[in-house]
Amino acid sequence: MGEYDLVVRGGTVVTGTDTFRADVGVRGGKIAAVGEGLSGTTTLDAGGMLVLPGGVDTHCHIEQLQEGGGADEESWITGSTACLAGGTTSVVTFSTQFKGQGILAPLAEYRRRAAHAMVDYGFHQIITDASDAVIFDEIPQIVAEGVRSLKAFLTYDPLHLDDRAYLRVLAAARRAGAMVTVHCENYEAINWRTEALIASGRTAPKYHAWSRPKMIEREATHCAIALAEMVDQPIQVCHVSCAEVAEEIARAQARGLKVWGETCPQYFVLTAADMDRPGFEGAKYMCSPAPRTASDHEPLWDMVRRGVLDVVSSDHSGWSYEGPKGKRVNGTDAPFRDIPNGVPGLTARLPIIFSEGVSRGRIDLNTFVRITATNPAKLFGLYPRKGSIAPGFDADLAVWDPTKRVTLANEMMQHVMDYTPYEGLQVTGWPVATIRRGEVVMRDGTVQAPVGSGQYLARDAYDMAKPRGVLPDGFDASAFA
Ligand code: DUC
Ligand code: ZN
Ligand code: ZN
Repeated sequence: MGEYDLVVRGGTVVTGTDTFRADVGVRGGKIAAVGEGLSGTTTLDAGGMLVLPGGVDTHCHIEQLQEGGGADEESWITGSTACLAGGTTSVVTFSTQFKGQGILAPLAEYRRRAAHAMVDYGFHQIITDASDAVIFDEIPQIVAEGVRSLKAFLTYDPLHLDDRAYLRVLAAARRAGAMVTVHCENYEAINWRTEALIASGRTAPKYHAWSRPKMIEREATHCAIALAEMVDQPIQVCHVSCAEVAEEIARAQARGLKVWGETCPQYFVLTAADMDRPGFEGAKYMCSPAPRTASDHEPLWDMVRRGVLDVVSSDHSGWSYEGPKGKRVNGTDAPFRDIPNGVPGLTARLPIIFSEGVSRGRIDLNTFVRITATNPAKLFGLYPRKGSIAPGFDADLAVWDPTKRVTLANEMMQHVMDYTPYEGLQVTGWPVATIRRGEVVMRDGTVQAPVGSGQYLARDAYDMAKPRGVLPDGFDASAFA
């Protein structure tokens, strides 16, 4: 018998700030020691490997309910498998409200479904209908249940909120002590341009990008920030596609506002030209905001290096190419506006960001850990349980081979989808083992975790979600409306 249940031996431990040789000792699912010469009942040899905190993906859509009934294709079982295959051990996914309905019943249904999870999980609550009942009665209840973040969509039917409804969500979050994450694209501008594109016969997948150019994302980001400043509510701008949008966030940060920015792997490796592939193939690359051009990739990395964008999530979204829930559901001549949006990325997130970021010398190891684990855990109230390697943290680890070269293929993704937009992409750096709360749940691509072994992550009040206490004219309208 060793002193610890498990010792991960001889690796290079990487946190958001430090890189050093050490063993990691695990007891009772927690990290109990980080040091030299630890002895365990079991040992995992990490010689030559990096030992990273398990990935924390705070933007992914798993088993999301669909309005007509049923759910997205990606179940908790397949979604968890994909996460663990890629070194991710915690997610914050979404509970959706449908217009005219409340949020308590859907959240209960999401929690029932998530009982199958093998990763640890929490929820952001999407608010699509800012009724009095939801704003004043139900949001405080779900926050008490540990759902400490709300999601607002400034575009997308039927999720879209107008400015008044968005303000009500911000105010409700402020009262309840919750973070707000916002999808920023201008609704009216997209609809106007979409109608014109379709009227002119421009219906193919590539026109998805034409329907939502950069400035409509930038405009909505500016608007989202200005209204959040007025309410004095911290927000995250999610899935920022390009530096011009990040500039809006940088300006807000420079003024001391509590505004953070997220981006996703697709904005570093896909381009709008991918949506112009032959036939209907372009639909595989369609997500919102749209991927931009190759010349947008380096400026986006700059924004990561500057810390303006401090979280990289997958925005994994569960649509296959074929099948009744796939991209082709409305036919291969469907106009772009009728093609489901989103790309899968639960497994590919860490390898792509490691490879494009660390292996290509754009960011250092510690920045990689910060943007994929530490910062998302902090921003959404999971820290100091998740997101780092130190005594007291959950023993969530990704043992990482920094030199392994892999050509991405859909079978490796282990998600339910029949494709990956990253097919054929070469990466350097790959997870060889994943440990979740001290259990080795993935080894050399084989995921073994009991169904239902994931834990719900109730999130308590935390500082990043607190307002600054700076209000125009000193008047707190959120106390009254
Ligand atoms: N964009 C989102 O905001 N969510 C899911 C899919 C997508 O493309
Ligand atoms: Zn979004
Ligand atoms: Zn999303």
